[in-house]
Parts: sequence; C-alpha cells; structure tokens
Amino acid sequence: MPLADVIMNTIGVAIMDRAEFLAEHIELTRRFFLKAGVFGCAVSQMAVNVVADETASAAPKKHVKPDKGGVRSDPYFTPAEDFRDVSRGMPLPHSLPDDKKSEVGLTRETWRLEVISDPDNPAKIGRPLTKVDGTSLDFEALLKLGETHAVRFPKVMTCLNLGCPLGMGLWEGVPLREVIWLTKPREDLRRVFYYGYHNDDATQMFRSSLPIGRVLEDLFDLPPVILCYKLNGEWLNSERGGPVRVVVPEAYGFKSIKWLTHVVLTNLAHANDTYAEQNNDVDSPLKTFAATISVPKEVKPGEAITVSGYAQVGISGLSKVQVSMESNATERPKNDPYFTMAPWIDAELLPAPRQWGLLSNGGIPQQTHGFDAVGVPQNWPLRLTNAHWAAVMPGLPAGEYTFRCRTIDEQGHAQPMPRPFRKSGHAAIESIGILVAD
Ligand SMILES: Nc1nc2c(c(=O)[nH]1)N[C@H]1C(S)=C(S)[C@@H](COP(=O)(O)O)O[C@H]1N2
Ligand SMILES: [Mo]
Repeated sequence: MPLADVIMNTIGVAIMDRAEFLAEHIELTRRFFLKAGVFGCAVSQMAVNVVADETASAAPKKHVKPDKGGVRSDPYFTPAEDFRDVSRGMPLPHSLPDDKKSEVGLTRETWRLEVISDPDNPAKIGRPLTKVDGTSLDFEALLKLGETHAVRFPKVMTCLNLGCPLGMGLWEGVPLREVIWLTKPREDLRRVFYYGYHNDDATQMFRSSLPIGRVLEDLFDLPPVILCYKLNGEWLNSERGGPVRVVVPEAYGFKSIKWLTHVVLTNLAHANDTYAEQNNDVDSPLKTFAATISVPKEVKPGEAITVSGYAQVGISGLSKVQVSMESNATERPKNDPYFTMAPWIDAELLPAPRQWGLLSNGGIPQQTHGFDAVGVPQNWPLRLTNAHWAAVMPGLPAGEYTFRCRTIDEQGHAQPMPRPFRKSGHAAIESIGILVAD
C-alpha cells in the first residue's frame, strides 16, 4: 500500500481537513526516506500522531481530492476551500444568501469601505471616507490602487488558540497605508482598529487593532499589512473573508479581520481587540515551533526510528529542528521542565516543494515577497510559513521512551523558549511515547 494511503487510513476524522497538508508532507518525507534508504521500514512503522487540540471544533472538511491520474498532488498552498474555518457569526456572514450579501456589501460589486476618525479618541484627518459623503472606497477603487501598489506574500494562517495551521496562503492586496493616506491624516493618530460585517449586531463585532507605525512602515523586512482581495491567485472567497479582509503577515489569525467594512483611525494608545477580552496576548507574533506528524508507536529493539513533522517558521525564523529520545526508566532532571538538557540531535529540514499548487500556471507570480524573479525562494524555509522535517533516529534497547521535537530560531535560541503561556500562541514541546519491544 502506498505510504500516503497508509497514513490516510491511520488518521481519523479529526484531521480529515488536514488532508492536503498531509499529502504535501507525505510527498516530501517520502523523498527524504527514499534517500535515507529506510523507506520500507518507514511504511511499516508509520503511525500518525494526531495532536489533540481545539481542532475538533473546527468543522471537518472534505477528503483530499486525487487529481486526474489518481495520484495525490502536494500543493504547498492550501486551496481556499480546504482552509479550516473558525469564523464567528450568527448566521456566519459567508453563509448569507446572495441577495443579502449584495444588500450588506459582501460582494465585489457592493463592497464599500469606510475609513473614519474614532469619535471617542479622535485622530485629526482631512478627509474621512464615508458612505454618507459618497467618499467610501469601493472595490474598483481598491483595484485601481492595486495597479501600482499591489503586493503578494506567502503566510500560514494560524489561530492563536489552535496548534495546527488553518491553511497556507499566497495573499494579495493593497497596503492598508495607501488607503489611510487618502484620509490625509494630520495629528493624533496612534492606532488603527478595524472590523467587518457582523450582522449589524454590536455583540457580534469582532475587532482587531494595530499601532499606526506597523501599518505605515514594514519593520524587519516584513511584507506590509494589506487589504487582501486575492488568495492563491483567485478572488478571495466569502468563506475566507471576501470580498476584502485584512491580512497582517506576522500575526496570528485574529488580526486578519474578514468581511472588512470599517477602518477607524484613533488616538487611543492601547489595543482594543475583541480577542483581548478573552485573556489572549494580542501583541504576540507568530511563534516558531515544531510538531510531529508521524512517529511509530512501537518498534523492534535496534530498529531505526523514522519520524517526521512540520515546523511553523515564526517571527524569529528557523535554523533547525531537533529531536530527542529519552528512556522513561531514567528520571528526568528536576530543574529542566522545558527539556533544555534532553539529548537533542538535528533533524533534516526538507527542501522547498516542487509543486506550489493551484496558481493559474502552477508557478509563483512575479514580485512575490520572499521569491526571486523566476519564482525561486530567496531563502528556505520562508519566514511566516510552514516547513517540513524528517529524521532517522538510531535503534534502541527494549523499553519505554519519550520522543520530543523542538526548533532553534535564527538567533540560535531554542524555540519554544520556556513559554508555557497558552494564550500567546501554541509553542509547546510535544512529548510522545514510543515502545521498543520484540
Ligand atoms: N470578521 C471576522 N474576522 C475574523 C474572525 C471572525 O470571527 N470574524 N476570526 C479571526 C480568527 S480568530 C482567525 S484564527 C482567522 C481565521 O482565518 P481563516 O478563516 O481564513 O482561516 O480569522 C480572523 N478574522
Ligand atoms: Mo483565531
């Protein structure tokens, strides 16, 4: 049975919607294990570790679609319809009937963006963009700005409160600052907050915010904060927040507001995100961490152990993934709760995929952040995306063991740093039991 099928049969309903992601992982690791000469044993040992998190609540999506030849492709970018959906709203804005969507501005033809000063903490601006004045921004005007200012960048969408990625996208849009400049801001502008259509019910509003400096400048070579209208080369669909959503490259998902309708310029000095009300760390950028996808539950004594997984490349970059195996018979040092003294060895970071997937011609469009003129990544792995890893670990005497993986960031710091704060984004070191027995 092909490795892909073994894995697909092993995993349960809970991660069906990760199928595309797994298909890519399988393809990358298959090449790695072939090279390492352990492909056969990898197949027989393979068991998939389903990391328990809140993902069960995100609606499972369809199975991976085999492409024409019956062979599964390995798209790096997740098809828009295969993203996991964690949207709020009663009803969900993307589930509204078409005529209602037209009425409330959730179509490209009827979308209008208002950009105003905050009445409670006013910023001085010369020209608000409002519906009453007839100055609000429509989709055509946004695309017009796009002709000279459009940018594209790859980014993994991750929920602060979930471990596993919702999807990898190539996001395209106009820098938010271009629209802010249209309002001719003069003074008392310290932050920007923004929200989308929420059934005209104040209790359903989901709001996020940023310091103005982050919107006007792109620190540390980050792509700009954008008003996004395309995902993977296609119009942003309603489920992903279309016609227009915000995408903040370095942030967790809650900063990337969908069905955008309002941008408010404010002199407020602090964050007023809806997420802050739920005890979340709203200034926490995307973390670097490693997670396991496949690890054997049981191996024979002396048999090499193949393991693989993915790593999220957060704001601090990724230089390595490391793995360790410790015998449960030996007591762990008491002063090492974050496994800094575990016997870490380097895993192999797998190369860039051959197939990026689902863009009109399969390639990376010109002028995509992080890629050169012919669509080759300038560095690998790319910051703010996922990379895959694999390792072959030496055989062990009979006994019970614990496997762990972690990342080392570009500064050489082990990530996750000892940072057990769940509300700052998933950054835990996973521990997985392995039995070595005849
Ligand atoms: N308007 C609106 N935007 C929103 C949300 C929401 O509930 N309403 N959820 C946010 C959260 S918490 C996440 S994790 C991301 C998920 O983005 P995705 O659905 O494209 O994967 O959307 C964000 N944008
Ligand atoms: Mo989220």
